[in-house]
Amino acid sequence: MHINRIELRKVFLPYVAPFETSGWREQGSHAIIVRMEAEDIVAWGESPVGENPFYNEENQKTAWTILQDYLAPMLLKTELASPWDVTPAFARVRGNRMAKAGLEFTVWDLFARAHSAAWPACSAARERRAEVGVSVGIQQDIPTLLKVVGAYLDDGYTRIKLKIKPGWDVAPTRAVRETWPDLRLQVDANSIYRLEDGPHLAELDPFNLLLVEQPLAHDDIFDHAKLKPRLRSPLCLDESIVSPDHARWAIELQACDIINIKPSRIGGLGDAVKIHDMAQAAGMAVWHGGMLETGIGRTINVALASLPNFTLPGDISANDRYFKRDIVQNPFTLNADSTLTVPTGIGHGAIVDEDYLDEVTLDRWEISA
Ligand code: OSB
Ligand code: MG
Repeated sequence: MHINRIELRKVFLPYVAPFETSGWREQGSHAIIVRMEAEDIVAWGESPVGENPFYNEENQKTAWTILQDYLAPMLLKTELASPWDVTPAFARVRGNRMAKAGLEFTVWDLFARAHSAAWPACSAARERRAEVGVSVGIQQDIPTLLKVVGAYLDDGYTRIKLKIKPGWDVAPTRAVRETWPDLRLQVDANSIYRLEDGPHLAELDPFNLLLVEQPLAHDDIFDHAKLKPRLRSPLCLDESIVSPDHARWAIELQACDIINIKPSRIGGLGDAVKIHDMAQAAGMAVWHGGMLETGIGRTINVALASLPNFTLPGDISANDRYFKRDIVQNPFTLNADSTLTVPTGIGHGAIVDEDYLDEVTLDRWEISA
C-alpha cells in the first residue's frame, strides 16, 4: 500500500477538570491528530502528546517538528506490505515514540479499512469488553479527593488510581482506603521518588494496593529492581518501558511485578502487542494505561486492552470523564460492569466529528506523495 497524503492537526481540547500529577498540571489535550489517505481510503490516528515534556521527552511542538521533518516524509517513501513495516521504517529516528505512534496507529486503521475489517490487532481479542477504572489527579485537599472519588464510584467505576507525590501520598491513600475498604485501589508517582524513599513508599504497604506505579526515575530499571523486594505492594513500570527490549530487561532484572502498556509511549501498536505477548510468556501480567487520549486514541486503547494478558482494569475511562464534547461521534459509555465495549466497526471504529475537530484545531499541515 502506498500513502498519498498525510495531514496533521494540532488541537487543544479542554478537559472537564485540570489534570495534575507529581510533575505537571494540564488544562486540556494538546494532541496531534493524524489523517491519512491511500487508494480512496481515509484513516485517522492520534499522538497523545502533552503541552510540556514532563511525562516523557516529547511535547506537542517536538512531535509536530519530528513528524513534519522526518516521519511523515519517510512514511510516504515506504512501500508498506503491512502495518508491521512502519516501526522498522522509523528506526533511524531515535526516541520520539509518541510522534511515531500517531502514524503507526493510522496505518493500522488504513489497512483494516482496506480489508473492510475491524482493526486487525483486536482480532485476537478474547473479550468484547475491556474492564476500566479512573486515574484521579492530585486534588487540593483530602475532603475534595473523597468527593471526587465518590463521584466516579457513583458513575459505576470500580477501580481507582490516585496520583501521588511527596506530601500527597500516604495520607490521601489512607483516607480513600478507610472510606472504601474493598475498593480496587492503586497509586502512580510519575517518577518523583528516589531509591532512598523506599522506607517511605513501604508505608503504602498496609493499604492493600493493586500496584504502585513508576515511583523512581522515568528512565530507570535498575533501581526499581532494588526497590521491588523492599515493598509489599506490587511494583509497576510505566515511563521506563518504552520498547520490547526495555520490557525484556525489566522482566530479566525482576524490576517489576506488572507492566503498564501504553501503545503511544512504546511507539506503536505492533511493539505494544509484542510486549503483551512477551510478558504473557514470562508469566507477568500487563494492564493498559492512558494518556488522556481523545476519542480517536481511545478506541485504539480499548481494543488493545481486550487482549487476554491485560488482567487489571485499564486507565481508559469513558470519553465524558475527560471531555464535555469529544472529537468523535461515537463516544464510549461505561457499561454497568465497569467495562467499555470494544468497537466492532471497520478500522479502529472511531467516527470523527470533523466539524468539532475543525473548531479545536490550532494548526494544520499536510504533505502529499
Ligand atoms: O502516568 O499514567 C500516567 C495521564 C497523562 C500522562 C501520564 C499518565 C496519565 C494518567 C491518566 O494517569 C490516565 C488516563 O488516560 O485516564
Ligand atoms: Mg503512569
